[in-house]
Amino acid sequence: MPASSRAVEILQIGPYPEWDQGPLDQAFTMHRYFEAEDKAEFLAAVAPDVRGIATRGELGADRALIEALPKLEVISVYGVGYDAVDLAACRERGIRVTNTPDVLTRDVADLGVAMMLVQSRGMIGAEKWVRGGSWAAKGLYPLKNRVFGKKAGVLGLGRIGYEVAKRLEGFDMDIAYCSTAAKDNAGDWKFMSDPLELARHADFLFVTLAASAQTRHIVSREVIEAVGPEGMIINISRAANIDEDALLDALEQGRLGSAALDVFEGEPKLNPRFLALDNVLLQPHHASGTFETRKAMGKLVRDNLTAHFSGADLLTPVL
Ligand code: 8YV
Repeated sequence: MPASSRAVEILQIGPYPEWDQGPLDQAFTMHRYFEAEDKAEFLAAVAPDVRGIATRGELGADRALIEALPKLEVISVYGVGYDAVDLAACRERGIRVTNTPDVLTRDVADLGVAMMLVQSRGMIGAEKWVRGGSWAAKGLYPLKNRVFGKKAGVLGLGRIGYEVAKRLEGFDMDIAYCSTAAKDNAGDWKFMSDPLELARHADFLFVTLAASAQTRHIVSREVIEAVGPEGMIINISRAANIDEDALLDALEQGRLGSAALDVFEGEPKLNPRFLALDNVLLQPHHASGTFETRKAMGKLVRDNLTAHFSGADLLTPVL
């Protein structure tokens, strides 16, 4: 990186681990938006010189923020999902956007499969059963539902969906997937063009598709009810892919058996209706949350910024 790049001013939307913050502070002048008490005042002070944004998947950058930064050239997203970045606003001004694909794929798939197992076998309740003394006081833990050999549906056979399906093969599952088109790498997995058909097939419906305006509530009330009272929905993508009110209704009324969710509308605040349910497993948007993956994501965020400001090709461009 040229010695002068320290002078490049970057608006940082959310916190990063110390192993990312240190190198970022070394390389650039980082303005920590998330620490500012008065965001408008902070932005007004730094906006004229900001040339880059470093953000996170779930935080993105909206049109108002982008428009407030007249010299903005690049947005580097710590996350594969860029649905929270206003791409139209970026296109209008030729602003480049990068994300962190590939490095997180297998950790996200691992967590999705783990959520299926934990929820299906009632492991959270079982742990409480042991710790709370119920095992000794009341005896054996209630029986739970088998996983292997069941039917799985993967909604969105992109990188993450593919890795989920590959793992499910190890559980001898009957695997179907729904994508915009049949995929060459799908082997024996059945292609279904309609999410509803996929939901009817699935005992376990994995939601793994990239979120966009087109996929909003693709898991509709009808799709949720087609998974049914014995079925489970696992979401490791974005909350907006599911009609959350319909999901809550179905979980409360037993029209959907259970759910395992890593993402929520308005996270980190959750709809309190979730907290009253015992047929849902709740995770804090943690599917990419391993040391190994987060370190690789942080490096990619930096490397993309460095590439842009030294005139090199972006490593993982979205736009
Ligand atoms: C988050 C994610 O970015 O990759 C994505 O799209 O949503 C996650 O990896 C992560 O929580 C870091 O903010």
